[in-house]
Amino acid sequence: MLYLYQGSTSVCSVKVRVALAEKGLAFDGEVLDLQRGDQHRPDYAKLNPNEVVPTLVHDGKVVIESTLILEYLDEAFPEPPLMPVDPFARAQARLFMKKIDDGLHSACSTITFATANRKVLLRKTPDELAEHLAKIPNVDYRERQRLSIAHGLAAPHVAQALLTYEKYILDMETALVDGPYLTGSDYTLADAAATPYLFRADVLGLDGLWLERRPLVAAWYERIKARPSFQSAVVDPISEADRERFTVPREESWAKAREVLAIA
Ligand SMILES: N[C@@H](CCC(=O)N[C@@H](CS)C(=O)NCC(=O)O)C(=O)O
Repeated sequence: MLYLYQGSTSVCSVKVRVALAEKGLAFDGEVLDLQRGDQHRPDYAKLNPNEVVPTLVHDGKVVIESTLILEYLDEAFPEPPLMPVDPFARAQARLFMKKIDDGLHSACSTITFATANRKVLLRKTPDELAEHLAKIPNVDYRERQRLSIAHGLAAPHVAQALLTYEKYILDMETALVDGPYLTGSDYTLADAAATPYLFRADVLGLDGLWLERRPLVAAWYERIKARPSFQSAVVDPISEADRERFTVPREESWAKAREVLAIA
């Protein structure tokens, strides 16, 4: 049995749900409320010592780290394959996923905490907020969250986060010349992994990163949205509370991006 501990909008959880949907795999699981701090529950921390989602449990075997979960699923359930056959294309797929782990994920969480999550977390009293932050085991992540919550889009690391997003989307545009998918003719784990990061940018008002500027990425995103996995794995799990959290002034995020990226 596949059991997924996840967050309804967590980008890392979404990428796993997309892969499960693309593979037609049924799963059971639990949605953790990350704003409430469910990820710090002792029973969960035993499974995932980083106290983040997602965590996959397959027949009692625990797999953490979303990229590794994607690769695990593709190997444990080979049909349909979601990695290219060609070694160079496989390396390209892994590179797109590595760039997420090395930078895009932090960039995404920085911007999310500076906007949507900030709105909700600022409803806590200062003591509650301090308690929330103190539970985060990763010191860098904790500090980025603190700054994003304190300063919003003016936080010092937001500019770098936007530059990282811009570069990733430029890399996608370059790769998609040989598309229609990121590693060529077939949909792969690289496409599944990138999906929630574009969706998050879209929701926060940053779709101008590709609209009219990166036509191949714009066409890719439309292609991705048309796949059944997008509705079932990305859109359907969004709750009313999530919709409220992500109702943010889109023009403010885009104004910040235009300033940082010097877009006219
Ligand atoms: N490298 C990890 C990152 C996981 C991660 O950062 N998850 C976020 C949600 S996307 C989380 O659980 N955050 C918990 C928190 O904000 O305290 C992975 O790819 O699984």
